[in-house]
Amino acid sequence: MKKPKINFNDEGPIFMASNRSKDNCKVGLYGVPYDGTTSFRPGARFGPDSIKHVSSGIESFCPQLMLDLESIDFTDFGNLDVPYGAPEPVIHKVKCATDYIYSLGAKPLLLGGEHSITCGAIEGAIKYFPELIILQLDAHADLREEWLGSKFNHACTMRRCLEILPSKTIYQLGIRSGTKEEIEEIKEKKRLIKHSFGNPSKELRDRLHNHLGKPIYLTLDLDWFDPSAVPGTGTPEPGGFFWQDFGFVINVLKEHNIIGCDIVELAPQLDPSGISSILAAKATRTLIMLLSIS
Ligand SMILES: [Mn+2]
Repeated sequence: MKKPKINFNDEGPIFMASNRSKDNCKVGLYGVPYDGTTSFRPGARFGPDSIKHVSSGIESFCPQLMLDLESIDFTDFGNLDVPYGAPEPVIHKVKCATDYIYSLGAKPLLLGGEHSITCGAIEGAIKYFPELIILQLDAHADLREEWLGSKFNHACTMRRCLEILPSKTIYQLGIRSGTKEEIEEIKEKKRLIKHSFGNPSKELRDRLHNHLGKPIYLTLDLDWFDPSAVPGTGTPEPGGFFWQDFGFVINVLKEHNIIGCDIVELAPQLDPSGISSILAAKATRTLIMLLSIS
């Protein structure tokens, strides 16, 4: 496929404390307002703008990491212009946009959008980091071969990532939903990392210890959180995690070399309280900081 024209639309809201200029950019934030393969409750295309809208309501300082966004050089590039239809051209644009961010010497943070966009980011990242490994926080395994007639449906995104990932190393934290085959596979291949609610991520710490210094890409599907914490998502799954659990994960990841992240599946209009967007904005703040220190 030939290289598409990458165009960021920066006329919408901006994430607090960020720049619009690419000069000195260490972390490059961009939205991918796409939800074309959503199979249950649509609306993730509104996720990036909602995160940016509510971001001014949270502090720029993070007590966990003792960092302030005001002292980090990061750029909000706006939203990637994407066609609303089949996922393949969108994923290809995401690959090229991610490649562009790395070419600036910065690390990408994508705001989805649905989960299908992740394999575009991975394709962009492995050109720079062939040893890349992936950590997935998600309720669902996302390992279907195809779903509803598409190999690039959001329910297939980790299968597509595995196919292109040279290291074939994906860790899937606290997955609690999938087909019998998916769950058997992630246990058998030792991809599933157990995480129990309210406890430090001991198994995550132990498993990632073997990969100290290796490039890690973090994909955060917001349905990893419990639906009571994040009701604004397309495929909610009871029995999930809370902010404190995310804090435990960050405590592990801050020792590692995190080279890119995404936050996907926020469908803000499904949560009239707006709390889902606020949690997503706080997660965005945390991941900007994580990318800036690692
Ligand atoms: Mn997912």
